[in-house]
Amino acid sequence: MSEYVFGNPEVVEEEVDILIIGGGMAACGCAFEMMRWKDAAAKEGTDLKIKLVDKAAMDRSGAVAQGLSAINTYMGENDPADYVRYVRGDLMGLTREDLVYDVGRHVDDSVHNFEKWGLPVWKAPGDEGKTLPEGGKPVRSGRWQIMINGESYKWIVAEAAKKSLGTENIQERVFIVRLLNDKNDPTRIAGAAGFSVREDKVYIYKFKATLLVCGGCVNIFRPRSVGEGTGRAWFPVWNSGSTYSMAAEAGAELTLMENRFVPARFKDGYGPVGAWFLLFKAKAMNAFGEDYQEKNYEDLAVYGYDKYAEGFKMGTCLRNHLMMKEMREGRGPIFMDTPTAMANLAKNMTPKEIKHLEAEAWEDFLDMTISQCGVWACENIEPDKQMSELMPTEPYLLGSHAGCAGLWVSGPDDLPGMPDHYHWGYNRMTTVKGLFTAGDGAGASGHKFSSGSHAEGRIAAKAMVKYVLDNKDYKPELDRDVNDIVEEIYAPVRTYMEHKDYTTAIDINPNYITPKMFQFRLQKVMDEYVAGVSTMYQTNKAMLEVAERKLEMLREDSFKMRAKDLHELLRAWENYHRLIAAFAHMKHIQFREESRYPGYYYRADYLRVDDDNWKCFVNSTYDRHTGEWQCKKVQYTQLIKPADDEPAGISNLGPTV
Ligand code: SFD
Ligand code: AMP
Repeated sequence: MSEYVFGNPEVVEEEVDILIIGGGMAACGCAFEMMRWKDAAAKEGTDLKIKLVDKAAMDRSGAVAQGLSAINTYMGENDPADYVRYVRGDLMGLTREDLVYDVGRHVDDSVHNFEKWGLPVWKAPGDEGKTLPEGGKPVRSGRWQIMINGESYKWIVAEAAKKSLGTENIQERVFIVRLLNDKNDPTRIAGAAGFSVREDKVYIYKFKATLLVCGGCVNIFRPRSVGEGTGRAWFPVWNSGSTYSMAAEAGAELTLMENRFVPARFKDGYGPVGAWFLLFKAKAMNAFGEDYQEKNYEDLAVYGYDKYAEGFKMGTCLRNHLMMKEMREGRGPIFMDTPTAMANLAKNMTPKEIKHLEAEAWEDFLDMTISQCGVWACENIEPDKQMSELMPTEPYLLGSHAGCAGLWVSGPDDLPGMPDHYHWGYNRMTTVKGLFTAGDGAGASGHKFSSGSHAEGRIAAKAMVKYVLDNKDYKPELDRDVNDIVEEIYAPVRTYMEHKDYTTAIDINPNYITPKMFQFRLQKVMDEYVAGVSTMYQTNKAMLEVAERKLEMLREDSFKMRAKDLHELLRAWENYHRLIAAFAHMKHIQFREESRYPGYYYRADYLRVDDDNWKCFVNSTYDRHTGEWQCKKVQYTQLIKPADDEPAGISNLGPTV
């Protein structure tokens, strides 16, 4: 048996035209769509080489790994302009309406494909067996959401992507550590570097364009589940902020990084609430059985939050806000009244239908959050007899669910009224030439969800091919020496090898910090000073100053992380990415002197929603050589008028892809 030697990586260098970084929903959409445009380019005489690289295995990578029980963005009979109004309202009035509209007008085609590839979509009674394009009526849980049997959702979507791209063009289990700028033009991207999480290998890619779609960021805040529950979080623990950090380090502008997502979830198992609220019509209540939404509604006016909650129509953060008020003031726990909801639904049902309803209640969790079934089973909770606790989770950074952190991207070129700062080139390209993003990566445009992220990956695919064809003669040259990059990636290994014999316990050593300890430190700082759960999501100027000092020290120590094996090397770089994403989050919260997203976080020193001064985006750039962040205000432009005074206009534009 040959001895496995770790620490002398083989260096694999490859040049392609387009590199897709990530294998999630947006990446799969891009891979699927790309081949159409690649074929078109081939007919014109250009043979494009395209590659996809994922840190994990595409069949189960990313946020959809466990499956999902709903597709949360499906237009159907709805007008995409109404979808924009919904997203704008949910995200407290601030959204890139061009990007949202663009997703809205294309998303259904992705959903139709999912169904064609084998994803079972629930149909209304009488329409079973009819596909969506054939007029089959989906079971809608809400206006925008449709129910699916989605345990194998990611398998199905990944299979189509793999088939389209060809498995020989897919490299799984390679973690990309950093993007590399062009030697002659620092505002252009030319390559990416990473390492295999299974073999002693470093990969260096050169390309003309890349789609950076590594999802959002989890585990920068101390999670509610610690000790024996460590590792359980709502967001997939393997999405570690790579999109935001790598783009920032390459010079791309970030937007709305102050935004975060705090989902209200079934406690401890993190089970989703959407189906319960929308499909089963369940109500949540405080410990005294009061409907806290109704009870606290008037309170929204105190700091001007009511403007975004007219007629009880309020966004996700405001629903959280009303719940948090109860918890802060000692009227928790919060309960989801599952027994009443099920009894109401069962009123006109046969015993067989009631059994089916019970099965659906369990399947909602089994399809995407199996651990919640674990909680119900372990705690002897029968949902038709006993209520379940709800809890706001620790914060996550993302751009495709009910949040909008991400990169500032150029929008489509065919919408009326677009200001110049919304469109400067290719659709979904960041402020760095050749660097594109989608899904959780594209900021200021939440509520895409799984289907919209897939559609956005497709939109980016088309634009990237155009970019590459327009830059046919460009020859990528890296701004750094390959050996230097390899040494940087393996630095945690070298640190370990150099110092490991200094002490008798490998985890205790003054010369290095383990990735795990590093993560605990990051989480403690973020939790205690940057509006984590321990302060009930509150922070202020002074707390943020302390956070900044501590994060700066942590940045110094990030260069002393150790890796005793490949697994730790992965953990080390994931945590480095987390640190940069966390820094961006903190800096943006520091800059925005208002509480735009109550229920997600509070600036206790500026509790108002201050539309006069802050109805604008906050964008930032990062200088990785100095560690300096620059934040600025960027104008918000309303493209879609409120429903009452909307004439024809933008909503009459049809799909163009
Ligand atoms: O219940 C690297 N989402 C839901 N969407 C729906 O439509 N319906 C639902 O039911 C949904 N619900 C839900 C959802 C998300 C989560 C976490 C849960 C429940 C528990 C949202 C969607 O899942 C989400 O919008 C999309 O998946 C976003 O797509 P994308 O492509 O932006 O991210 P991804 O799918 O997570 O993929 C990320 C990929 O990047 C890889 N990766 N690869 C190389 N190098 C690195 N450094 C990398 N870092 C990461 C990952 O492996 C992955 O392939 S519910 O809440 O409403
Ligand atoms: P969730 O299960 O919380 O991720 O929600 C799934 C979908 O339902 C998302 O589109 C949410 O915005 C939406 N949703 C969840 N709860 C509610 C609610 N109480 N009212 C309106 N929409 C909701």
